[in-house]
Amino acid sequence: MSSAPAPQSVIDLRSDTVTRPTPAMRRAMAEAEVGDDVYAEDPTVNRLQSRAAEIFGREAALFFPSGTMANLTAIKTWTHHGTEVICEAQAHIYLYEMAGISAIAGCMPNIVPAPGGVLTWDLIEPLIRPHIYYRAQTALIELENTHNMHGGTVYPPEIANDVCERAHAAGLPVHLDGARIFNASVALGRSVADLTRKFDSVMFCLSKGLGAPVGSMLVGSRDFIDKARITRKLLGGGMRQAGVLAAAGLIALEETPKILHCDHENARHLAEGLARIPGISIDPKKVVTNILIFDVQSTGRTAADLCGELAKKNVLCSPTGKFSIRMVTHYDVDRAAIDRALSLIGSALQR
Ligand code: TLP
Repeated sequence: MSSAPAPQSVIDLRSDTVTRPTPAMRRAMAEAEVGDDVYAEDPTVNRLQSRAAEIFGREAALFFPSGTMANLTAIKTWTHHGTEVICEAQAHIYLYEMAGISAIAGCMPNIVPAPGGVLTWDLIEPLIRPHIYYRAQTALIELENTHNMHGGTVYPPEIANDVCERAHAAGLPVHLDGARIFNASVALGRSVADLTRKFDSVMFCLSKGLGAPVGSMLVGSRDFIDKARITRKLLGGGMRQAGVLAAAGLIALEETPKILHCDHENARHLAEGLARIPGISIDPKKVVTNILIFDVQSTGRTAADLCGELAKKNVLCSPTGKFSIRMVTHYDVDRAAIDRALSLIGSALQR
């Protein structure tokens, strides 16, 4: 299902956001029926939203230009200025969304580190503020599944369900950053509806491993989505003939989940190969989806130095710390390319 061959055979492992639309997506985009989506009159956007709601077993869904805007919209919809959002210390909303949580939603992030990025109720509960009028109040709990900066880790469903149930008992909503929830679904062999049913709102991305060129979705109750539509417009996310984008999104949603397992197999294969290279430290058993984060300190090289050298050999990856590197597999990198990357990494570290 790979798109056109990559130019000059670059092996781009920086992110699954680099996937290019497949020929089927491009055809669907060219042929899409469109209308003005600010009037809710784009039939293709409406079809994508209905289908997303159906797949997640929810009342409604809303199409966004990015995951960042969809997460921010959810946060803004659930909170007020001067309240707090509890999230994991390496959550994407905390580290990579331009501090929108405070700059725009006016909230204070209340963070806690969690092993594997998996927040349990024991870690969350002490962060909930008491109901005292002179204390900022907790308004929202946010989880991330799969957890990007912990190497694509997957929430055990019983832990996510437990957090949601106890949060609800404490009167708090829970938002899921499920940018890669389809990867979690494939890894666990459970449907996305099943994995997310207790969350109050869920964001997922069409533009990551699912391969659409643009777009993320927010799903939830009809009431929540009606409010989110207003917030999306406030943020400048009201789109017009967005059906050309939704058409690719529909194919991403229907077709790509069937082949995500290949990305996971390639990630495990890559991790096993990396673990055999002296100086690289990674536990391949912990690689369960399409993201790998590994340590290179014992190679005597920094992550930035090594990524720079690999880039010259047409293998692209990103430093995530002084000695850690992230690689992400996706449908534009096949098994042969993974093997080529491994041999180029091995030779870069031999000299
Ligand atoms: N993640 C990107 C970078 O921003 C790090 C990537 O390459 O992985 N939630 C999660 C868990 C994400 O990984 C991302 C993007 C987003 C939200 C934001 O999505 P976009 O890029 O569509 O705003």
